[in-house]
Parts: sequence; structure tokens; C-alpha cells
Amino acid sequence: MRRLKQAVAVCVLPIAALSIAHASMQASAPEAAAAAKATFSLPALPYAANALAPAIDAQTMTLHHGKHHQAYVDTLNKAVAADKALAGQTLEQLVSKAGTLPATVRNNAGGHWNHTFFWKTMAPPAQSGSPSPELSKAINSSFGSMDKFKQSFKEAGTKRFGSGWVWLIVDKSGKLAITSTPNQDNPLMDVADEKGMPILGNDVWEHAYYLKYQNRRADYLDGWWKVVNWAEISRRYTDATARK
Ligand code: MN3
Repeated sequence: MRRLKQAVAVCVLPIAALSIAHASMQASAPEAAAAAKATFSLPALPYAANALAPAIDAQTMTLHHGKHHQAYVDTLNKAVAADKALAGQTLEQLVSKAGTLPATVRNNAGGHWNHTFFWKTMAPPAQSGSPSPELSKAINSSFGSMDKFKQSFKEAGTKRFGSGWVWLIVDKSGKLAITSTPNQDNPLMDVADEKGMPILGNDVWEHAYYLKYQNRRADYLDGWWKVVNWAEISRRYTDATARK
């Protein structure tokens, strides 16, 4: 009996060692394959989930970033992995020809681009700041005043039927314009009615505000100005006007 136990013990060791080695290989191979396939990834929020409260509450932020944005990234990765014609293309390349791509790619590439932009262009209320002198001047000359600009932006956001975005863009002539897009489209897309470089944008999908504001989209649009990152918008304005 004792001999048998010893023999079993002797046998068990190498098997255990083998199975540990095998398990680690099993764990690493799919991980490596997933990493190779995962072209796009969810960017971390540049602030804590509760940092934009009360304009945007922590629960909305957590769901919006961790569930909605993550889903756009995951669905886009799956679609790109399944279609050789899309391999190796950047997010900007996909977005620019969205109208020629399958709806899944258009919607989820747009969703990924729009939300990545959205997080970066907001800041905690204490860091919201104000537009640069150049951007202030452009806003005044295009819209009459900052208040009138905000009013027009709010109108475009409340009028957007269903889900979509409202944008401040620098158009082809270098001028500021307010525009709105449906679903996850944006002004960089070939399908956009009004094209240009977005420098500011707000998400008017219900998932962006419904938990706190319910159906009051106008209140959400009003409260949101407190978390606009004006230093970032001003930097993007300078870049967009220099590039054109
Ligand atoms: Mn959204």
C-alpha cells in the first residue's frame, strides 16, 4: 500500500508540473491572440467618475464610459477582426469613409471616436476655465456673443431628433459653425451634411443624461457648460485653424 502511494506520489508530481505548465500556456495563448486582435481600446477617463458632478453624476459617467463606450470599442474590434479589408486602418481613416463601410463599423467607429473626444473636452467645474482670446474673438464674430453661441448650440442640441451629437466645428474656410449629427456620426465623416473639424461636442443620447435629468435634455445642455474644458477647446481651435 505504502509503495503504491509513493509510486502515485512520484507520478503525481510531474503530472502536476505538466498541468501547471499547460495551464499557463493555455492562459497566455488566447490572451496574446486577443491582444493582437484588439486594435482599439477604451481610453481611461482623464478624471474620476464623480469629478464632473453635479453636471454629470458619477453613475451616469461610470455607465457611459465603462459600458456604452466599452461596447463601441468591443463591437468595432470584432467587426474589424472579421473583415480583412479593414485591417490596419486607423480610427480616423475608418471615420473619414464611414459612408462606404458596413453600418456596424460606421456606428461603432463613430461611437469610439466621439466618446474619446468627449471625455477629453470636459474637465471638473473648477478647471473649466474660459476660451482663449482668439477663440473668444471667433465666437463673438461668428455668433454675436458667447451667450448667443450657447443659445444656438443648445437649440441645435434640443432639436436633434432621437439620438445624436451637437458640435462646434472649424469648417473648410476656417470659420466656426454649429452642426448636429444623428446616431454616432460626426462632422469628420464623408456622410456628414456639414463637414469640419470638431473642437467641442455634446452627446445628446438619452444615456448621457437620463438618470439625472430624465427627459429634460435642455437642462442637461445648460448644466454641461460648467464642465467644458475651455483650455482644451482653445488648443483644438488653434490646431484646426492652423491645419486648414
Ligand atoms: Mn454616449
